[in-house]
Amino acid sequence: MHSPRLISFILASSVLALLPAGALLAQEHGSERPFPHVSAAGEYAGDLRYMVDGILPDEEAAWDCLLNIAWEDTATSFVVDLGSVQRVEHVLVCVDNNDTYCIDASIDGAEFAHVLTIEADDGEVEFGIDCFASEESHPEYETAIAFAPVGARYIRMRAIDGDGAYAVGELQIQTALRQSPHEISGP
Ligand SMILES: [Ca+2]
Ligand SMILES: [Ca+2]
Repeated sequence: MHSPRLISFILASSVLALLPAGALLAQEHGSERPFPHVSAAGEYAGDLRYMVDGILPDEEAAWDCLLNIAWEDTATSFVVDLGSVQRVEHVLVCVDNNDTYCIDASIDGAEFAHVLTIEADDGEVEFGIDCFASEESHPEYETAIAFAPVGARYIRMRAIDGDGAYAVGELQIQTALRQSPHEISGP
């Protein structure tokens, strides 16, 4: 069953032309690496910029649809680098509905602390992509992922359990003005 994925990769490259200009800065300026910058450990399919391009996949979209990053191994993880330590107040994340995903935060990129877990039972979607927001006023608000603000530069996300078909289409991180770590406290 290689053909569908091959077609996905071909189409994915053409979709880049549809992305906002800002989403292509990483490609155009290379080493400047605009923030947020996404990196990955392990195998995956898709373009990492899809995670922070501001484009949400439709809910119930297939896990391996064009605007997602898809992977099959819980050893794979993704890290969003905010560029500096900031007060992370909320997240908006779109993932495949029937898996468990974990989001952790770090100041130094080495030591991560757990922030939230999205369980397979969370949300209202029964097939494909489900979006979750921690902010109460957001239409996709999900009580289960609410968390106290944390100081972090790096946000890591990974699947920790599920059916071996994992996906993320967006991981937006809402921050307050940057602060030094000692200034950051709880809610
Ligand atoms: Ca996206
Ligand atoms: Ca899945």
